[in-house]
Amino acid sequence: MLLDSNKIASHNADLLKSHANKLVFTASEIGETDNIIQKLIDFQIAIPSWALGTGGTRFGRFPGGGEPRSLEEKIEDVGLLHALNNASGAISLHIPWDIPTDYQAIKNLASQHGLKFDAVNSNTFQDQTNQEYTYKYGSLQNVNKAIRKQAIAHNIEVIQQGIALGSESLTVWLADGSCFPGQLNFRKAYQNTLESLEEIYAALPSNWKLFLEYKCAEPNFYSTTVADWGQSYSYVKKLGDKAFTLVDLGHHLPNANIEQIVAILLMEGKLGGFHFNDSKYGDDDLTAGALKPYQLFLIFNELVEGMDARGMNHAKDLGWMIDASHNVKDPMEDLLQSVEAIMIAYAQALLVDRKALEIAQNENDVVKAQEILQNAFRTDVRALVAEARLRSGAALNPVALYRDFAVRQELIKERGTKTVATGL
Ligand code: RM4
Ligand code: MN
Ligand code: MN
Repeated sequence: MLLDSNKIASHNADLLKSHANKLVFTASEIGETDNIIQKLIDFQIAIPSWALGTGGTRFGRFPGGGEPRSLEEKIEDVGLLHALNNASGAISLHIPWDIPTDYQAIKNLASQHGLKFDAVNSNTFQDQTNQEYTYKYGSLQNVNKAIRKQAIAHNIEVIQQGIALGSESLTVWLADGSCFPGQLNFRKAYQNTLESLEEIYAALPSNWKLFLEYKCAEPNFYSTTVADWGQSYSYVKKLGDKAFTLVDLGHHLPNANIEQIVAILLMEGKLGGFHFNDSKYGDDDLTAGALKPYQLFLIFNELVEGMDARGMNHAKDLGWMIDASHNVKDPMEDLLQSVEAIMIAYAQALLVDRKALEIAQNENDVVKAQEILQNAFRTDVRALVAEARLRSGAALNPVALYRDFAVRQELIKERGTKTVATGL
């Protein structure tokens, strides 16, 4: 489904007066705004192909209808999100869920929607029907060399798929680990994983990056072979300059200080990118910013400070991706909310008075330091984020427009009520 630009224009015309008032007020509070608005226009967050359908839980799945039935329809849905917010200009594919039949046609379709291909994801956490060996006891770590070889070959195939689409990075997330003490020799599992990753790394084109995601638990509940940022760092450091750690916000033990992890990885030049989501208990994959917006802001505060210190381009030098899944919301509305929350956190981080913060830190003025951060966090920047959309031809209020034009109902008419997106 295509969203006609007249619809966006008329939606914006209705909201323009109230938006302009808010923007004037915001500008009066923070002073210079154009620089921030331009950074927001440039900032794009990739949508995961697997989040466009209902995710469900292991207990049930309650699809809402109109879900994309093919890769083409997934791209159309991300195109729709991008038309609404001009901030979702990329899609991250999962192989084998999203293998194209005609690469050129898929590339053309994506570029018609203004979309790029962000990292391609391999999948050795499920067995595929035509696969020779099972990953029940792990993939890259497996004690059986033939199984490791199969998993390596799959990752190399994913790189080839990515090359054909114009992607420039591979994300490896391993479900490998063990469920019971004694099941695994940790050192051998590490060594096998490292050797397997080395083979995959050797197949990367020179302009590519490899992102190694970590996760503290699930589906293995005693040990995970890439369990935390330190373990991921240890692998990517050995692999080489094209290997980086990927931080998925839901993959930490409770109360982990994610902003500190981010700051250190960035300082070491080993932060590759993000999977944004939010959680209360585990890898809940809830809407970014739904539970802990202050944490999201603190992460962006470190990102802006650390990227500026290294002279990095905020929009291009890290991989910005969402990894979410949901049972009760319309997936598209959920993704719009996530992107909005990420933009808000980024805008607030851009507001932090860096010089004043540095002085407060040097003077051990703890109270002042907190005031500076919370002052930025408590500034209502929604008008800036909306203005960035307005200037780039997107909607002032994407969720409202999505509802006003009954997008989901249209998709149900087009695709039916009982559609299932490939994925989890
Ligand atoms: C994992 C991890 C990966 C994602 C899969 C579907 O928990 O977050 O990034 O690809 O889920
Ligand atoms: Mn993830
Ligand atoms: Mn996850």
